[in-house]
Order: sequence, then C-alpha cells, then structure tokens
Amino acid sequence: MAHSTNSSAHSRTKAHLSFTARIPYQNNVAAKRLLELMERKQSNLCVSVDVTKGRDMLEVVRRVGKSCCMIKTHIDIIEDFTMDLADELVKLSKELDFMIFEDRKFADIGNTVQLQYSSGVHKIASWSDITNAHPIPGDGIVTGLAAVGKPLDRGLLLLAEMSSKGNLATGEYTRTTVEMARRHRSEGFVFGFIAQGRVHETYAPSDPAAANAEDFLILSPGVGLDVKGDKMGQQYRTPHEVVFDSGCDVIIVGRGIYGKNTEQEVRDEAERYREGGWKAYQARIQG
Ligand code: S5P
Repeated sequence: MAHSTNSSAHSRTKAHLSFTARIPYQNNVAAKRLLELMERKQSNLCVSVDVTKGRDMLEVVRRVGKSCCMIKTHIDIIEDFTMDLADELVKLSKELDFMIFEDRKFADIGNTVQLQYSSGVHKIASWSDITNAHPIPGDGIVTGLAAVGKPLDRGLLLLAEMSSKGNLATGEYTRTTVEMARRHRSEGFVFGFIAQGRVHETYAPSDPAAANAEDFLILSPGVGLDVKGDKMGQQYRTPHEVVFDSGCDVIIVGRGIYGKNTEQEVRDEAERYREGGWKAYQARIQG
C-alpha cells in the first residue's frame, strides 16, 4: 500500500481541517450531514452490525447508537427481514442520531444496480443514507445508482481499496477508481471512498488548484484494538493507525464491538473505539 504512515505527509491537505471546516467542500447532502453529525457527537465511529436476526441487530443498535455516527448493515444476511425492520432502524437513527450505511457493494451494470438499489425485498434506497459500489463495471454503475439515490439525497462511496489479504484493489485499480469518483464529484452523489488511506491524495490531480478545491471522505474498515486479523484474511489496524497515521476519517468496527458477550461490554467497547477514533482525529487536526 502506497500510503504514508506519517501524518506530516498530509500537511496542507484537508486531513488537517476539522470536519466542520470541510463541509463547504462537499457537493453531497449526506456527506455534509455526516460531517456535522460527527462534530456534534464527537464520534467518527461507524459500527458494522453483521448479525443475522432482526431483533439482534436492533439490540446492538440500541446499545451502540449513542456512541457512533453511523450504523453499517449487510441487510441481505438478515434471515427475518421485513420493511418493519428498516422502519425501526430509521426510527432509531433519528432518536439516537446516527446515519445508516448499507454496505451493499454493488458491482453490476447501471440498469441492474438501479433495480437492486430501488426495488426487490430490501428497497435499500428508501432507508439507507449511504451505500457503496465496486468501480469494476465502469461509470455506468455510478450513473445507475445516482438516478435512484440522488433525488433522495443519498450518498455513494466507491471501494478504492480493501482491508483483506491478497485483494486486487491496489495500484492502477485504485488510481482509476479515484479518477472515476473525480469525474462524478460535481454531480453531488459520490462523496468518498472505502479505503485504507487518503487515496485521492496518493493519486492527486496534477493541477494544484483542482486538488485544493476537492475533498473526499475516507471510511476505513479493518479496525481492531485487540487482534490483528481473522482466519479468513481480514487485517486490522488500530484507530490511531487508521485515522492519525493514514488520514482516514471514519473507522468501521464490527466484531470488535458487536462480538462482545454482555450488554455492558458492547456499550463499553463502542465507547472505547469512539474515544480512540476521536482522539486520533483531534491529534491529526492539531498536528
Ligand atoms: O475492505 C473492506 C471493505 C468493507 S466494507 N473490508 C471490510 O471488512 N469491509 C466490511 O467491514 C466487512 O464486510 C464487514 O462488514 C466490516 C468489517 O467487520 P469486522 O468484524 O472485521 O470489523
């Protein structure tokens, strides 16, 4: 990975601005809401709730909702999904003040993703503030998703890098992903990346004025405080490594939080990660 492990490399970039100061650079409504929300709640923690029963999902959300800025779902792993679950999640998102990110990883032609996003059992666009897509099909995937999501003020992230061992999203692939996002930024739908570092700075525009005018948010999975990985190739870094060293904005944590046994442990872990992510962000903007 080509990312710097030294935050000084981010000097004079938006990595040193507060979340609030970055709001004017956003073209996407969901991105502006997220930046405001993070500052208000002092949280750049996204909790990934990868459980298979609706009631378990809601239970985790009730426990961690106050500590996070975002809940990430994989709605297709829920065995007993009905739209009532989505309604309840939206209700909790208002009560506990977080955004909803359905980690759908769309990866088909525009016409197909448009249907997958709007229709079917899950009707993702009707309840999820943010979703994501692999760039592999080309620009049509953004066009198709934007046709559904943009009128609803939703936002899209492109997967520019992955956290798992041996993944193919590196080098040239990452660079062309960044260029794809840049081509669509002004349309107000794509606002950032799933990545391990500030990919849009690694692959910066040649014109410094263009670099100065743009901003993307980086949401980063593969975050753990106690273990370095799992048996299936997942790789973890600490919140400090992710936010301070690599300049990512939001930490995405799954098993490290919802995988704890008791209600209190889940609450405590969410606070522990919130604090780790927020301290690293504060150190970064002060540095
Ligand atoms: O590169 C990636 C991209 C994503 S969105 N690596 C990931 O692990 N994810 C997702 O983040 C993954 O699908 C899972 O929902 C979460 C990480 O979960 P954890 O339990 O390993 O923290």
